[in-house]
Amino acid sequence: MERQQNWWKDSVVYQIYPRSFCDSNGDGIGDINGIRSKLWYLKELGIDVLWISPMYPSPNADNGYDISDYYGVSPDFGTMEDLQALISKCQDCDIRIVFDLVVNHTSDEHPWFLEAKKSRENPYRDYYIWRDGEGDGPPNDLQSNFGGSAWEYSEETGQYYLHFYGKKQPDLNWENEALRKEIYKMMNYWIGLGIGGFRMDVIDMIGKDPDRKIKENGPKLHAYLQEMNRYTLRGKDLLTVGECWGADVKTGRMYSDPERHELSMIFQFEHSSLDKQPGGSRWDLRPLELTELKSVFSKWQTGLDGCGWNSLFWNNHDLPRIVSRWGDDGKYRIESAKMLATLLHGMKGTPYIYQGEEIGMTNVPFCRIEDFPDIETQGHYHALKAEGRSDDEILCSFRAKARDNARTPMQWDNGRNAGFTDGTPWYPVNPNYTEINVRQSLEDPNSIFFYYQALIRLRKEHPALVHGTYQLLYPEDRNVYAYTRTLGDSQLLVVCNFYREPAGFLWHGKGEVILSNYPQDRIRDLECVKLRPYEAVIYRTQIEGGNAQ
Ligand code: TEU
Ligand code: CA
Repeated sequence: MERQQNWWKDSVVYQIYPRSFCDSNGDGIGDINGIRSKLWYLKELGIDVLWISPMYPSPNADNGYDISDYYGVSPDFGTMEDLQALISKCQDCDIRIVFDLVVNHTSDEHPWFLEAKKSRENPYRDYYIWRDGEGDGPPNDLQSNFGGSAWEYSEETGQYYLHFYGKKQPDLNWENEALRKEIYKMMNYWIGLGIGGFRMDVIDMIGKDPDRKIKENGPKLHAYLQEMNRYTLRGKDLLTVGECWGADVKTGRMYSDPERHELSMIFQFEHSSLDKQPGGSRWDLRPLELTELKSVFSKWQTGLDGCGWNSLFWNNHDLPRIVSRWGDDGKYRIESAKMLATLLHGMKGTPYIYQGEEIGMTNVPFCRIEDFPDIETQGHYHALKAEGRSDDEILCSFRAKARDNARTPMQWDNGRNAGFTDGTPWYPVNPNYTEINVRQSLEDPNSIFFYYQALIRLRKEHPALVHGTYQLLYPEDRNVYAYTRTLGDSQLLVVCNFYREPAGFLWHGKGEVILSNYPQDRIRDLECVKLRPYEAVIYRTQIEGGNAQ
């Protein structure tokens, strides 16, 4: 079927972390055939696009974000034939597949690196970043995002190589033109196989300048993206989303302004750092202030309006579960999960749902440091210990924020291993699967699942949700997040009580309830609305007030 231009603007994306989604062959690891067996479920939810985290061959130092062959499929996940079968089945049911593109670094077991480390003269040497040490130590004090020095000494040639992630993830040298051309060739290979776009891992780091200690937003970053676009994406209308931890609104516009031919949109993380202590790391916890969340979201909503495009997300495989983080994963789990979904999906941009979010999956109740095996969590554990923190304090932060929380297996039913595998799962299932699972959600018409389904459907039915202008109401209100979306004479009003305490809201005129997480009268007078715990409502309103019909 021919899709309209910029199809990704009215699409909803679902992210799959393949290792934890569905295991088809009992080895305890989710796989491609497992994904294929669940397409009916994703279709039922109504999503248009799948972003699948890396499935390439990998030694798995960082669960596939350390790639040793850009052209293959990891045997953990299946074969190239399995992948082609998935792509073609997705095409049949009108779902696009977005691949993870990890080109800031490779695995140290990638043939390029195996060559590069052999000698200073090796033709692949310059694909990576090598420097002499300073005295007895590394070239400078650049730190890895996983803790410790970003430089690793390599015996063979007596130089250090740069790795902004694990030492098994050497950084690629984008200054090298041959390397860039290799990357573009590889992208075209996957585009040729029929994928619908790329999610670009830490793409804001490819312009790095380690001698000047520049990690993100390096001087040549946007030139590289424009070059990439010319060689690969131009004229193809694919979905491209760059992961950009270092983006502000100005650079957000540069990436996503269609005139500049870079990307469709980016993931920016400004909202995601609002619950840490100023100046501290994400492990220094602090409660979220709703007014700050409003101001960050609103800045991006208005900042990109008409000249760029936002992505909208609460969760991914690196972030704790949103219902545990900013909702209530106890008594009001269902209400708060629906409220958070309403707040996000009502805004302008392309929404992303992370697997399990649509059934309200929660953080894991781990109680020992060893229960958090992720490379980043373990790296930071050592760094935090070195700062003198206690295990108790560290555990408290990990339970709140560690990315391990997002990686437990998908909870399909209340049977053994939550229906994820017949074997032993690679990673433990959250014990709450007996209550929180897909089967239960599909049997309950009031489930979080059906609420997400309704939100996705609304986006198709109301162009104002996709294209309407966003306007924040009551920026100072500390409890209620409310905004309008307006397109021509059609207007939607989104009202969310962000907390468990009841709250109030005022509006002139009446509203017709389009969706809510509580039972409502269809038409409501909005002069003085009382909101129940975590209550969320989307109304259709009339711009001049008066009766909505
Ligand atoms: O993450 C980027 C990144 O910077 C992470 O270190 C992030 O700050 C952290 O995980 C938040 O908890 C991307 C991938 O999404 C992540 O899974 C990879 O480990 C990383 O790049 C390296 O490829
Ligand atoms: Ca498997």
